[in-house]
Amino acid sequence: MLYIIIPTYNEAENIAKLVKVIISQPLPPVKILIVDDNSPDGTGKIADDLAKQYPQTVKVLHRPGKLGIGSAYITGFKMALADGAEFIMEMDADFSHDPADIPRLVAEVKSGLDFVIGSRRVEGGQIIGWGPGRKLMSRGAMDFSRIILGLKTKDVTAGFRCFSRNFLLKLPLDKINSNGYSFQEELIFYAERMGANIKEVPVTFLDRRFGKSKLSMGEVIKFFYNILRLKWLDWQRKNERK
Ligand SMILES: Nc1nc2c(ncn2[C@@H]2O[C@H](COP(=O)(O)OP(=O)(O)O)[C@@H](O)[C@H]2O)c(=O)[nH]1
Ligand SMILES: [Mg+2]
Repeated sequence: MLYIIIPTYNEAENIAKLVKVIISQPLPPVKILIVDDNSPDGTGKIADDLAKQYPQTVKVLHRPGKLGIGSAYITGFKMALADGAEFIMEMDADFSHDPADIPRLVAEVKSGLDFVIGSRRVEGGQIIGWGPGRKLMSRGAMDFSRIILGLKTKDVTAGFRCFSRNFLLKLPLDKINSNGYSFQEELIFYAERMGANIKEVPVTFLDRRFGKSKLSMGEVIKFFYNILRLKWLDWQRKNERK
């Protein structure tokens, strides 16, 4: 069974449409878990209606307030594992990630990989709709983290991912400290240190048409701080071994 986890904060214009498009894809048995942080725009109510409409498929987890994308995913991973999921996906609610790419990502994990990334930074991948400012910031953040942490993965902040059950069972979920955008990069940090079998497959990322991005300046600062924190952890670990 495939579990698709979708964190939402103010995605009222997107979530119902997205769920319908996902359900129309040629997929193995699928469950969609929406983790809503009490969105002021009523996304949680729309999610509940979807769960009523598709009781076998759609599950909703309501949290009391905006607790961050990282903890939304970690809680979602634990629920998916407890429910017996074989494949677990991360996906945004805003159509930046094309539901038509889901079968391709799942097939790669099925073929024996641990962790497959829908990547904008490999040959054939692209970003449509971002201005030069956001593109530059994204590239700078990625290059910085790859150089400082020595990561091999190119698209370290991608939020379109598929994991195998075995990999998530081994991943030290409770060690992952960051809760905002740096969560994605921190997960890759641990995955690479574990020697996970990671593959990036090219996707076209489309900027959202409805709703607002939740990426704030505070998140960007935390992202850089977190890279340095992980570097420090790595350095301590190396010294302990000496
Ligand atoms: N539950 C929850 N979802 C969030 C939070 N912050 C962002 N999201 C969701 O995470 C996904 C990615 O956020 P988005 O604003 O699209 O970021 P961007 O694509 O980097 O501009 C979207 O589905 C958001 O609704 C949060 O604090 N809690
Ligand atoms: Mg987005």
